[in-house]
Amino acid sequence: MMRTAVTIATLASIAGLASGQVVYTDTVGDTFTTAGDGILDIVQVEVSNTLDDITFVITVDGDVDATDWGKYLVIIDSAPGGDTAGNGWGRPIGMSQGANNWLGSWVDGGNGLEAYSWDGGAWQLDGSTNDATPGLSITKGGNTVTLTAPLALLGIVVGQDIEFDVFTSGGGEGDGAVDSLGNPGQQIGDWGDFSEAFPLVYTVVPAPGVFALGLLGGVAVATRRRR
Ligand SMILES: [Ca+2]
Ligand SMILES: [Ca+2]
Repeated sequence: MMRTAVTIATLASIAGLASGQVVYTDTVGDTFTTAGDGILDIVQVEVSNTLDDITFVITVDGDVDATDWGKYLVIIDSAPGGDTAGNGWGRPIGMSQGANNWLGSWVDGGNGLEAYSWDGGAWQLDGSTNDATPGLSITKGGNTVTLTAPLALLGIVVGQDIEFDVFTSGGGEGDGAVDSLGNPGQQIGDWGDFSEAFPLVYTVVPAPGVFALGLLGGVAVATRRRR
C-alpha cells in the first residue's frame, strides 16, 4: 500500500515536471523602494507553454487592482545575436548576451501588452493588444499579472531553451528594472539606474499532455521490467 502511494506521488511529480510549468521564485523585499506597496516586488513567476503560446504568470507582493501604475516586462534571448544593451521600450535595462524579444505591459487604462523583436539593428513592434494581435493577451487580478504571447510571434519553437528575465518598472519612461526575477538581491538603487538582466532558462516543451503520457509510459515499462 505504501509502495502504491509512493508510486502515484512519483508519477504525479513527473507529470507535473513534464507539463512545462516551471515556477521561478524571487526574494520578497529586494527592491530599493516600497513605492506602490509591493506592486514592484516580484514574488514568483510561473512560466508555461502550449504548442502555440507561452505564458508568464507574474505574482507580486502588492495588489495590482488597487495600485495599477506598475509595468511588467520580459526580456528574452531566443536566438543567436540580439541587442546587448537595450530593449523594446528604451528603458535602462540590458541583456549583454543579446536580447531578441521584449514584452512590455501595463495594468492601468484597461491593461496592455506589446511584443517587440530585435531585427539586427533596431527593435520592431510585432504585436499589441491595442491592435488586437491574435494570441496576445494580458489579464490581472489581485497579486498577479498574466501575459500570454504566441510562440510564432516571438520566433520561438517547441523544444528549444530560452533564457529570460522578468522585471517590474515604474510609470516613468526612464524608469529601470526595480526588481529582476533572476536577481535575489536589490537590482537598482534609484529609478533611472541602468541594470543588467539575470537570465533564467526555460525549456519550451512539446505538446505537454503527450510528453507527460510518454514519460508515464516509460515509467510503467521500467516498473514492469524490475519485477
Ligand atoms: Ca522580489
Ligand atoms: Ca529580484
